[in-house]
Amino acid sequence: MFDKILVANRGEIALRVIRAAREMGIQSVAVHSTADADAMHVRMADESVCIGPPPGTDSYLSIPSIIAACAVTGAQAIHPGYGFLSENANFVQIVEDHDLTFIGPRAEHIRIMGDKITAKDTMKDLGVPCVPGSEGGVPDLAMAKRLGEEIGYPVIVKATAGGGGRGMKVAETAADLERAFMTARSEAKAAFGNDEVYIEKYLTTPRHIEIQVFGDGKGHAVHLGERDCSLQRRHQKVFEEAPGPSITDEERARIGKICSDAVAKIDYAGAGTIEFLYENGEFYFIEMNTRLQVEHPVTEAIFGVDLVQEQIRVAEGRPMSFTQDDLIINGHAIEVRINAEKLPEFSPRPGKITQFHAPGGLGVRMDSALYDGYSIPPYYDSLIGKLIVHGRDRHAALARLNRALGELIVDGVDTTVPLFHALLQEEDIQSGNYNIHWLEKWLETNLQG
Ligand code: MV4
Repeated sequence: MFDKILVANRGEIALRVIRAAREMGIQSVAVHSTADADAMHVRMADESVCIGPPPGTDSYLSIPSIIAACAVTGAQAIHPGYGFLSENANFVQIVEDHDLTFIGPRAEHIRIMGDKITAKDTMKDLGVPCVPGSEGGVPDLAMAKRLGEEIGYPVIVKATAGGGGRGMKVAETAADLERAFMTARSEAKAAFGNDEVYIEKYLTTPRHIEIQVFGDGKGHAVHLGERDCSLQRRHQKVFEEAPGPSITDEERARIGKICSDAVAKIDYAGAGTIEFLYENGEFYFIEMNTRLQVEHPVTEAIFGVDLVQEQIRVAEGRPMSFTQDDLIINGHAIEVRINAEKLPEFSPRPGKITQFHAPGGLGVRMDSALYDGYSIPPYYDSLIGKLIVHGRDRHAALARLNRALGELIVDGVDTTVPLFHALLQEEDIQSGNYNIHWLEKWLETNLQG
């Protein structure tokens, strides 16, 4: 078992990991850039090490500095949080070469899922339903055209090195395909140094449903149901809920078992998320994320588990603390992401927090590294807090969200809080009637013009 772990991250997720470790009797080491010397994660950890100047590339992404911080403090394992080094297979290899433990999946699994063609191939072989499309890469326009006829338009051209919405182009018709194919390829080359692309049927009005899986690395795995994360703006999630308002118990059991069987078969270790598009009652795999996700607390709320403690347990080589039969859904949870951004443009607004008050009470969780007088630095992403509410059903969770948002005070910078007050007034949000395009359309008519 670990005595001390290093948290290679900042902000609310660093606090999340420190809290999990402390409850397990494990000491924590924070790392920080010079811009984060006064950050909450530094205060909350048992020890801290400055690892470089403000830009992420020189600090939170600096592998030698993080390895050195382990050597200096005697930390035995590294939790990467999300973002930064969390899905960097080379980092995992280096961590292991230094006789340290990476709290997360094996390098091999991160590498497979990082290449979207290999990920899809692997999942298809494991029996996971995928979007109809090319088998592997599409090397030239002639092949793209043949596939377009075969699959039927619209189709989408995606970069294998992409993901999360980067490097995708839709072709509505055959006449449109040359442009989509050529732009996707050249943008992929410029952005990732890899111009390999693949083609899929373009689903026009799906929901984004993701399945939480968890493996012990020794052939056992479970699923923890789904999250509906369809409410996104420019591929940034803003509102997430579990269970999905459109998913039945039968559908959950079926797709969940497919997912847990798939990751069990590859001896997957730790937390993973299998992303699907969901349309007309069918699930279509698109990508797998090999990290703990920002929105994991909605799953924790409805299942009553601590996913970070579970990650640490499995990294220690211990078995998971629950079986599939132990995992029973209780109620409904919603998370909203509070960003330091000015509406309607969502432009980043770093600055000094003059007053911060977190909401509380039954069924309310606020994960945030803010405090009165804290200055949000301009170097990192604009997420400053996550408000997670849990109620006996969806209606109760929405009422609780409305109540908690009313208690929240974040003064000094603009935030996305007004967006959530407005969304809660919408009939489609109240009824759960939305897909991946709903929010962008709503923003066009309600915030822009
Ligand atoms: C798609 C799609 C429709 N059809 N693939 C965007 C992010 C990346 N994870 C995959 N994405 C999409 N892939 C097919 N075959 C539509 C999207 C998409 C989307 C997906 C999830 C959430 C929001 C989205 C917004 C626009 C497009």
